[in-house]
Amino acid sequence: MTLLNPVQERPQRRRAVVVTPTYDEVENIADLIAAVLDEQPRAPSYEIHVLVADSHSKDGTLETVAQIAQRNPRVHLLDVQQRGIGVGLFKGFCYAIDHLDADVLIEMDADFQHNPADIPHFLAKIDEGYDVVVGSRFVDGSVNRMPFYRKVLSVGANQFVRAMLGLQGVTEITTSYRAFTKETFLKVDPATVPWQEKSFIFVPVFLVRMLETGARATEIPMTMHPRMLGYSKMIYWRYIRDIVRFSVRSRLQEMVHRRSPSAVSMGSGAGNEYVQPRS
Ligand SMILES: Nc1nc2c(ncn2[C@@H]2O[C@H](COP(=O)(O)OP(=O)(O)O)[C@@H](O)[C@H]2O)c(=O)[nH]1
Ligand SMILES: [Mg+2]
Repeated sequence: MTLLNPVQERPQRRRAVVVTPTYDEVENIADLIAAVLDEQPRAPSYEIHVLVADSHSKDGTLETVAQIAQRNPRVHLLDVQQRGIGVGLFKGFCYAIDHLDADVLIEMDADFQHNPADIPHFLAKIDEGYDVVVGSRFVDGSVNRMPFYRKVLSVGANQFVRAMLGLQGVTEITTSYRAFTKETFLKVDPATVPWQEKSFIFVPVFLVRMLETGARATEIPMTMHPRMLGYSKMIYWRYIRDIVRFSVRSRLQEMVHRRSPSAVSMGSGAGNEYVQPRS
């Protein structure tokens, strides 16, 4: 038997889960979810889902997301119970892989400091074959509208970690706007990532660990806005202390193991590509 009009099989779309950690984000979260899902037409090769990983907020974030999730099968809620951005992100990534069938994970803040309109750019780079795509405030084309003191903190923290670890190519380690493949996440040993720490130290360390897996990585310019609604949960002294501790420890371990810390810079182009050697 011959089929006159064989049905053209459309290749199944890959699933991208935007994991956004929340604590007290009731002013932002409904609009943020809508803005993320609005990007779907600009990323046609992906099915975009949102997972809100909440640390049992008291301000109504949980209830708001639960209501949206009931109506929209692309929206998911995980109550991680404990405080900490690392707990939210790490448990969120595991949940997205184990329960939501994620192929690609996007790590993004819930307070509109990261522009959802950048999501299709991250996914386009994953489609080009990158394992990790980092949103950076320090490459050509980026827009950083943060106040002066936050710029000083981010420049200082990024320069310090890069210098101590000998990271080349990567310019942005401290902001949490990235995309990466499920396979890359699964290569990272959870025991090497401080996901239970209360400070934001998870964010830089997690990126360093992904690069150490030998991931093919690139950076794209991103737009960073100041927070308009709600309040910042960043505790500066704790974050600075943990960054210094992590960097000094890594440097000492490096010296003890006499490993070469240098990374290989892999050229330029629209992105800023780099590969970190496996440790
Ligand atoms: N799940 C979870 N998310 C958190 C926690 N603290 C902060 N976040 C989220 O992490 C993101 C960045 O936090 P934010 O307070 O905006 O830090 P800042 O941008 O450095 O001032 C936001 O989406 C927060 O809601 C926490 O304890 N648990
Ligand atoms: Mg913020």
